[in-house]
Amino acid sequence: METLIIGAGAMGGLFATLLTPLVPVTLFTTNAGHAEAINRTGLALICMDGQVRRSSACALTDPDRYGRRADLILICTKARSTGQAADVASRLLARDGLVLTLQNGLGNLELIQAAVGVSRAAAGITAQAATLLGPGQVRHAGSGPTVLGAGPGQEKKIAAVAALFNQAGIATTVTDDVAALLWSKLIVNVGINALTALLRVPNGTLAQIPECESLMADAVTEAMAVARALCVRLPDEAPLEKVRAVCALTSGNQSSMLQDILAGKPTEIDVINGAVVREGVKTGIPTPVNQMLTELIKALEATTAQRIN
Ligand code: KPL
Repeated sequence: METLIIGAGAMGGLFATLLTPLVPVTLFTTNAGHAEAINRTGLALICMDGQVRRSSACALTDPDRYGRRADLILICTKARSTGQAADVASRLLARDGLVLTLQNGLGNLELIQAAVGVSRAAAGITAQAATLLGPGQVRHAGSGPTVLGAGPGQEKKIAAVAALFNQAGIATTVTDDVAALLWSKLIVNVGINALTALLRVPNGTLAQIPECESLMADAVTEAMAVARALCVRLPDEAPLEKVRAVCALTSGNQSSMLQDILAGKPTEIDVINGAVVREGVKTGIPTPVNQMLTELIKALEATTAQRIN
C-alpha cells in the first residue's frame, strides 16, 4: 500500500515511523530543514521506553516530485492547511485510493471530500500523542486508541487500513458513525487544548486543579449540548469522564495548542472551541465558556510577540 503522509509534524512523523517497516511511506512537508534532516539521517522517533527508532520514510517538499500515485494518503497537517493538503491529495491519489484525515477539529473531512470526492475521503481520530522536538526528531508521548470512520461503501478500504495500523502496533477499530466519532474527539480537544495553552500546563494538570476541572467541565458540557441538538449520538456515556481519562493517559504531554502557542504559531481554536460556538449559534445553544476560551486564545495569539517575559 503506497502511502503518502501530508504533514510531517508530530503525528505525521509518528505514523510514518510506525508504518515504514510494513509499507513504503513518503512524507510531504513544507519545512525544507525538516525534510533535509529526514532524508539525511532518517526520521528519529524517541519511543516511550526511551529507545530511538529510525524510519526509512523519505521526505518531499515538492509534490510534483512524488512521481507516482498513492493508495493511502494520511492528512496530518494543522487544520489551517487542510485546503492545500486536499489539493495535493487530489493530484497524487490513485483512482481507487483513500485519503484519511487524522486532524483535530470540525470541517476537515468536508474540505477533503470536495477535493477528492466523498467515496475517497474518510476521517479518523487518534489518541496517540507526540511532540515534534526539532528537525527530523519526534517524541512518542502517549498511546491511546485510534478509530477510523467508514462511510457508506468504504468498509473494505477502511478495514484494510485498520488492519495495517494494527499490524504496525497502532491499536485501531472502525465505526460507521462518522459524526459521533468526530464529535467524541472534538469534545476531548474542547476540554483540554485551550485551557492547557492558556495556563501553559501539561494535560495532566487540568484534572488535578479544581478550578481547571470546573472550566473543563463547563466547556465540555456546552459542547455536549450542541452535539445533542445536532442529533449526534455520542459514543461515550460520560464524555467528561473520557476527557479526564485522556488527561491522565497523556498527563506529561503538551497539547497541540500549547505547542502552537509556545512556537508562536496560529492555533486550531477556530475548528475546536470556535466550531462549538458556531454550531451553538446555528442550533440556538448558548456556549459562553467556549466563546470566552476562543476569544482568550485569539488574544493570546495576537499578543504573543508583545508579551513581557
Ligand atoms: O489531541 C490532543 C491534542 O493535543 O491536540 C490531545 C488528545 C489533547 C493530546 O494532547
